[in-house]
Amino acid sequence: MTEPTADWQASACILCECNCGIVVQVQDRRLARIRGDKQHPASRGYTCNKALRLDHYQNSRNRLTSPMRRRPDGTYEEIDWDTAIAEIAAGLQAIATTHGGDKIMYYGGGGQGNHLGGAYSGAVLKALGSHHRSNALAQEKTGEHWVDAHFYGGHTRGEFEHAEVSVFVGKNPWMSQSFPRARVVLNEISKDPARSMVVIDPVVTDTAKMADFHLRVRPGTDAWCLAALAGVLVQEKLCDEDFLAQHVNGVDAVREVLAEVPVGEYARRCGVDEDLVRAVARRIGTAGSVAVFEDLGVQQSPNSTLCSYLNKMLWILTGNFGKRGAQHLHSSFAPLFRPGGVGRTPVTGAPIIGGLMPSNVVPEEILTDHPDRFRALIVESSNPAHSVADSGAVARAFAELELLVVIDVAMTETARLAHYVLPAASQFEKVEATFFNLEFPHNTFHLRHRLMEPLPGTLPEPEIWARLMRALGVVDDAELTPLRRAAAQGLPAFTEAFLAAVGANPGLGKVLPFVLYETLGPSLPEGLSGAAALWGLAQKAAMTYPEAVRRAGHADGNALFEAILTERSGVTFTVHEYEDDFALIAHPDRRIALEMPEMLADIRALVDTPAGRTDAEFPIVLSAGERRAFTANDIIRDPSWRTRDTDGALRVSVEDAASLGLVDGGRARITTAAGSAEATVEVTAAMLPGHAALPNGYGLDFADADGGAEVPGVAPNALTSSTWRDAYAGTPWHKHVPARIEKVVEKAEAAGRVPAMS
Ligand SMILES: Nc1nc2c(c(=O)[nH]1)N[C@H]1C(S)=C(S)[C@@H](COP(=O)(O)OP(=O)(O)OC[C@H]3O[C@@H](n4cnc5c(=O)[nH]c(N)nc54)[C@H](O)[C@@H]3O)O[C@H]1N2
Ligand SMILES: Nc1nc2c(c(=O)[nH]1)N[C@H]1C(S)=C(S)[C@@H](COP(=O)(O)OP(=O)(O)OC[C@H]3O[C@@H](n4cnc5c(=O)[nH]c(N)nc54)[C@H](O)[C@@H]3O)O[C@H]1N2
Ligand code: SF4
Ligand SMILES: [Mo]
Repeated sequence: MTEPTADWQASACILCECNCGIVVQVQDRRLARIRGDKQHPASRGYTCNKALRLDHYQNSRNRLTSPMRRRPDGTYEEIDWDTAIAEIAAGLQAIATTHGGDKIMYYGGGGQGNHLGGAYSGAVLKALGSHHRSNALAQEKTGEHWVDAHFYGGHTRGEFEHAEVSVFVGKNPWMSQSFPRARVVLNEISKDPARSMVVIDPVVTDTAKMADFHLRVRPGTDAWCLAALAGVLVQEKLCDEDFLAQHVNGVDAVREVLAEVPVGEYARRCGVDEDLVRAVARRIGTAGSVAVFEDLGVQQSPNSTLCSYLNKMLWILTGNFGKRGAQHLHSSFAPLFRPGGVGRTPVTGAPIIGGLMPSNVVPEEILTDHPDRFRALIVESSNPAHSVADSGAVARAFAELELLVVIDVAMTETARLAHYVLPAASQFEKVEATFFNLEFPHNTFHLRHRLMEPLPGTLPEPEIWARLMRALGVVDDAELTPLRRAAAQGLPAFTEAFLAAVGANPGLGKVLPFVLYETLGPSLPEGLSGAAALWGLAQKAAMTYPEAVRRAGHADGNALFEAILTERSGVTFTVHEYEDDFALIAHPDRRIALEMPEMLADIRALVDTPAGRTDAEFPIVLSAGERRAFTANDIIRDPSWRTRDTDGALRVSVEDAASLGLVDGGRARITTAAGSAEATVEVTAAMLPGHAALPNGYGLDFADADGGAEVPGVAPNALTSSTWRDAYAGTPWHKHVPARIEKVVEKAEAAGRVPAMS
């Protein structure tokens, strides 16, 4: 092997929402060497173990290199781009004309590293009259978003770097990261005697091991634990009364309900010592600053929306907002949710929150003879046939679609159900970015330049969407000519021409990303045309947060856009002051609105709500989809990226292993109401009796040239059910699937022979 000679080029890791900055040496299209990028304003050189394995994504043998069309016998043939675009545009148009554009649904729009494609999809969907969509956020964050929308109309993040007390609820940041430099920050907290870490998790996770307080709740009982904690805050007078009087509405109604919480009884119901619950509440109630992170352990478990509501009491009642080390609203470069109230899906009437229908109802919205069922689906950068509950139901529903189009880099489980598959350039072969810009007081945005040309046969998504748009023929190209000319003269001229053009024809504003791609795109430096849509977002950021954008060193929207194009390691786009938190509250009175009658009724009802959901047939709670050292959703298909846990072990407690006759490294069959699978067993004291866990991201098939495929581990959604979901948000209970586990008797043992010991 020759030594890489290329320069270090800046990019980012695409395996989780942190998108840590990396620098890469490329050799023969390989990501030959990867390091953390010290220049990146958020990650500052940090990466976890996974970033070094990114070449397994870039150079997977399952990469697509040509548009594909399904033949009647289910096999695929390669077709050229012009044919694919023309046929897909005609197919979508036909469905829009016959049944209405709202029968076309869109799923996905970006994974952990790529949101530019999704930004361009909007123009095509609007042109077709399609507005229904869903994505993975509707499998986790919509319940929390509903509560957030009511409280303050925004999204909050904790400032763990400076928090005196950090609370992780159903969140294992040592493994799953999710905030900048997670392991560095966790180490700092655990070493500092003046700071505390609270972890609420049934499992002794790597994070729980570092915690000062581990509330080891029984799975699915967080609502009682959180109600008890909030109850203590009220009953022991640990609330920040000045803060509540000045900044919060609806406190009395909440206080009344929490005053009645039977703390001792709820502590028993969640399996945590009452003294420990009280000690944690006192630590939180007397701290100088508290930051909180709730994640899938509660968001994908029973009572998930109620847990989001209760969890936020911990920092709101104690006034941990608008100060260093506390919880913050933050600026956003492009919001992940749409504004507006809760809508309803056309077939099942499920809640549409933040513009997203629950992933779980997607099959039911297709597989029916209801006249308003979806007839076409476009999937971009997502693998719902593997990542959405009940993979069997998803596959049956997708088979009924008149048109399924998948845009992906690889031949996925979902692509194999599609009528057309469009091959995207990888995230290292095009300009890319994410809208996971969630920090305060310094918020960052990183435009990644491509490291190499697109793999022959592939196209970046902005170009795919532009071609579909041109084929639909909605925009008269003559209208774009003046804008193109102005763009060639520079951003000030373009800004002026743009305002004039949209003033004259507001219709152009509706298909804005396309207009920008077609007009500003060609004038941008080589390889950056896909960044054109960011011009509009930069203008919006500068208008929404004028002071904070100026403090970050950008005079106006054009200056911010120029900085985004130039800075290879990312830019800080807003710098806030702590008081700004209050201005970021969306309500006109800039106060937090704490009272939600449904949630208060649910807290009252906890007294009579059963906590257990297992039964004699399915006595064990399975957490289907735990984050581990070598999981990264469905992003890397090549199993050789993993250096350990290659089978994705089923983790079981010592007690369950003993009673079920399971041994470490042995095999077990796991059965749920939805399906059954076989896994390798890991016996561990980290699990509570009656609780087992399988990792996410396993059970992906990795095809070889002979048509065979390796499928390591268990696909978690072979075991989950569509109907197993939250009443308010429809989010799945992936972490709480009633299951039965049985020992798989090896052939040798069954035949009465004792396996040789080695
Ligand atoms: N390594 C790795 N990191 C990732 C990802 C990945 O695939 N791999 N994916 C990214 C994505 S998309 C996301 S959304 C995040 C998710 O990040 P996390 O939410 O941290 O990930 P999980 O491991 O799924 O679940 C968190 C914890 O919930 C606990 N849990 C299970 N049941 C319960 C319960 O009833 N109550 C409580 N309190 N806890 C419970 C589990 O023991 C686990 O420790 O991770 C991101 N980071
Ligand atoms: N049982 C269970 N199910 C779960 C979870 C769980 O914990 N348990 N977690 C849920 C959560 S939190 C999440 S976030 C979802 C994630 O599930 P998905 O929404 O399916 O997202 P990813 O796994 O990130 O899938 C990314 C897809 O994008 C493709 N891709 C990568 N780069 C590009 C690109 O540049 N362009 C295009 N067009 N495609 C690209 C990859 O090949 C892959 O097919 O899974 C959910 N499903
Ligand atoms: S997986 Fe997440 S935390 Fe790890 S390097 Fe990648 S972006 Fe950073
Ligand atoms: Mo996620």
